[in-house]
Formats: sequence, structure tokens, C-alpha cells
Amino acid sequence: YVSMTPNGDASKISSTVVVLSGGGGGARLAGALSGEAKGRQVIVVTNTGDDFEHLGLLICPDTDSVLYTLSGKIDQQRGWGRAEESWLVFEELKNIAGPAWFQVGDKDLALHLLRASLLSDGQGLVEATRALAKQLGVPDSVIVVPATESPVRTHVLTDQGRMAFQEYFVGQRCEPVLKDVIYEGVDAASPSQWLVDLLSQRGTREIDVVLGPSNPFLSLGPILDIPGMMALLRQQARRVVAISPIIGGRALKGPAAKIMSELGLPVSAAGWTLWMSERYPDLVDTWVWDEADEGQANSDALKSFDIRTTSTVMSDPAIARQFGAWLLEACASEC
Ligand code: FO1
Repeated sequence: YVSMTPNGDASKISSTVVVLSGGGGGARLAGALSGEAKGRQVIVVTNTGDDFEHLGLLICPDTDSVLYTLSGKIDQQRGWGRAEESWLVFEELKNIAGPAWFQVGDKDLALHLLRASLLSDGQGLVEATRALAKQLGVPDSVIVVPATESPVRTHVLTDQGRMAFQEYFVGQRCEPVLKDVIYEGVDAASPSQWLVDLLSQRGTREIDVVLGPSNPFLSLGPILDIPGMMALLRQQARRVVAISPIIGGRALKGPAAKIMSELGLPVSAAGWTLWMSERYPDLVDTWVWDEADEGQANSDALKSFDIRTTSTVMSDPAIARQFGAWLLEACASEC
């Protein structure tokens, strides 16, 4: 399987960008950054709070969306699972009264079976994910690493009671009113050792951290709240850049805007910035907003923030690569 030493051929790597990612925007951003990489290593740290056991298999939705996006296999329309998928097993499962609420396609199932066998052989989640990335054809310049190998499970407290993330997201289509989010197991978790080792090589290369345009409550929270993760990123990063998931008062995909309004937060790039800076003090150096929100960037409440605006909508690979290049420039620029 893939060598686990983080440095690999450390000599050739000039710098490293670490992207914290949920399943959607973060994956696209990683693809854009690796497209711009010249000797630059891209590490995608994936959220594991959505992971759960289903049919005796460990489902890792955000990690798999990143793996499929980076290997060009993602179903663009759904945003999860495989393109050109078939559903023979799922159909038969329904015929024999198996669970019908969560659709796992035939090709997607192959990945889950391989992961299950690697895990049962005693491999950890990081090692298994590295092997799957290699088998899927993820470019060597990008390394996908789950944020932690300890079980962390997102639960939401809603007006319909407490429920597991997938029940909220898939079962209830995010309709319940959200009151709070709990990351079960996070207090006992620690950052993946592989990530700690890689980031601890600070001296050998520049390391920048990008918080992808992911849902802060559902995708970034289960990563940043891992004890030690904030300190690790803060100490080892030259620059920490965060990209707003809210553009013109709405989220491009998913329930981030709905959750912000249910939590009584202003649904705007400014509202997101102020919430993030209070929740994760002294973490972010540079805030990236979409140019649609430029007018708000110079309000009094934000004058101490380094806010940069650009076109952040990665609507096609070429535009995404332009954004990736812009981001790499921003990371290297003066505060
Ligand atoms: N999302 C759905 O809305 N319906 C599904 O049936 C579904 C199946 C599924 C299977 C594998 C997988 O990796 C993701 C899947 N998702 C499905 C998406 C999943 O709910 C993710 O948690 C979301 O993408 C949010 O991260």
C-alpha cells in the first residue's frame, strides 16, 4: 500500500496547503489547488462527523466525496457517490426489506467493501483512506486524510428532538429546526497522527491552512473542535485563510444558511466571519468573501479583519483553478 511517511520525497515539495473540507466545496477547492500546484503538496483534511455504520459497513460521506471529486468519479449532479452508477444491489436490498432510506450504488459499494476489508485487516482509517485514494487514481500531489481516527459522530438537537446527522440530512432533508449541534466523541478524539507528523515538519517547508467553503457547524466544527487541532494549525501554519460558504446571503449548497438563521445569526459573509472569529479566536488570519459581498467588507465591526474579496464560485474547473491560484497568492502575501 501507499507509503505512510508524510514526507515522501520531501526534497521536491516547496510548500504545503492543508484544506479543511466537508464534502462539497472543499473537495472542488482541493482539486483547484492541486491543479495549480507546482511541486506544492495539497493535503485535504476531511470531516468524519458524518461517518456512520450502515449494512455493517463504515460510510464516510465527506471523505468519499473528496476522493471521488479528486479522482474525477463524483456524480456532479448529486454531489455524492459515483458517476455512471448502477443500483442493482440497492434495488435487491429493497426487495428483501433492507434499509431503503440510504442509497448506496454498486460502484460505491465496492469502495465500502474494500474499506471494510482494509479496516478488518487492522489498518487504521488514515491508512485505508490513503490506499483507497491510490486505487481510485487520486493524483499523488493530493493527500486525503480523515481529521481523526477516533469515532466522532455529529448529532443535531432540533424541534423534532435529537437525531443522528444522516437522519437529519437524508431522512428529514434538513427540515427540522436546528437548535444545537453535538459532536459525540470529539472530546476523546485527537488529530490523526499522520497529520500531526506532517504539520510538525514546519521547518522543512511553508505550510498554509485553508478552511474550505464548508458548513461551519456540520463540516468544519467536527474538525476544529478536536482537542489539539486548533493549536496544531495555529502553531504550524504560516497563514490560515477561511473562505465564506455564504455568498449574497445564501449557501450555494446544503443547510448552512438555514442553520445560521435558526441559530439567530445574520445570514451573511459578515455574520459568518463574526461567528467564526468568536468560536475559533485567533485562528484565521485572512477572510475570503465573494465579491458579491464586497459592500459589507468595510463596516466598522469588521475593520480589524483582513477581508479579501474575489470571485469564489468554482463553477467550472478553469474558474476553480483561477481561484486556486488567487488563493495561493493570498497565502504568500503580506497580512
Ligand atoms: N445523501 C442523500 O441525500 N441521500 C442518500 O441516499 C445518500 C446516500 C449516500 C451514500 C454514500 C455517501 O457517501 C453519501 C450519501 N449521501 C446521500 C450524502 C450524505 O448524506 C452526506 O452526508 C452529505 O453529502 C452531506 O455531507
